[in-house]
Amino acid sequence: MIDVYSWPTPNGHKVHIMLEECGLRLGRDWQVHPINIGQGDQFAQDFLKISPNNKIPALVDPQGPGGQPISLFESGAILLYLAAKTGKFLPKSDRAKWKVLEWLMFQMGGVGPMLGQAHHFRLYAPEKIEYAVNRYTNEAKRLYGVMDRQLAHHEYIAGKQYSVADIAIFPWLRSWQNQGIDWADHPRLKVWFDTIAARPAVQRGVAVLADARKPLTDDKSRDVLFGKTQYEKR
Ligand SMILES: N[C@@H](CCC(=O)N[C@@H](CS)C(=O)NCC(=O)O)C(=O)O
Repeated sequence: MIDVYSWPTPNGHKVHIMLEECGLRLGRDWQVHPINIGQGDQFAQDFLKISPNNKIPALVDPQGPGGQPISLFESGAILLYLAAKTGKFLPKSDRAKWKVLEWLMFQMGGVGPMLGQAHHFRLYAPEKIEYAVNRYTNEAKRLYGVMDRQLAHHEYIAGKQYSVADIAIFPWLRSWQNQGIDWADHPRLKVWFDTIAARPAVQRGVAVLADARKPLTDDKSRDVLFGKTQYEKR
C-alpha cells in the first residue's frame, strides 16, 4: 500500500490523479493521510522527515526500487517515479519523452509558481497591492497563452499522447477564476481542459479529500502559511 501525504490543492491533486490514472485505486493500492496545511500539520516532525521543505505532497512506497521503501517529496518527482514504476504516461521513445519532460518542467518552474503567486496576491494577501496583482495576473494570462498556442498543433500538451505533463498542469487551471482568466481568450486550452476534466480517473483524483477543500483565508491559515509560523527555525 502506497502512503500519500496530501491535501486537496493543485500539487496534491496531481498525485491523486496520477495514481488513479495508473490504475492504482484509493483504498486498495494507496491510502491518503491528510496534512492540513492551514492548521500546520506540515510542520510535524514525522512529516518533515519525509518532506523537509514542509510542503505537500509526499509519498512513501514500501515497495520502492530494489524492493526497499522509498519516500519522495516534490510533485514532479513523484509523477516521474509513478510513471517509471507503472510504465505509464511517460513515452518510451526518447524524442517524445524529452518533450514531455520539457512541459513538465514548464509546469514545475512556471505554471505552478506563477499561478501560486497570482492566487496569493489576488486572494490571500491581506492588502491588495496593485502592482503585484497586475504582475501575476498578466503572467497567468501569458502562460495560458503559451499553452493555448501549443495546443494549436498538438492534441495534448506535450504531443500526441496524454502524459504526466497534462496531469501536472490540469489541477492548476481548475482555479482559473482566481487567476483572472477569461476562457474566451484561450479556446484551444479550454477544449483541452474539458477533455481532461471528463476523464474518470481525473474525476476520482480531484474528489480525494474534496470535502476538506476551502480557501485558506482565515487568520490561522494566513499565519501558518505566510506568517511567523512558516518561518520559525525547525
Ligand atoms: N514544488 C512543490 C510545491 C509544493 C507546494 O507548494 N505545496 C503547498 C500546497 S499546494 C504546501 O504544502 N504549502 C504548505 C506550506 O507552504 O507550508 C511541489 O510541486 O510539490
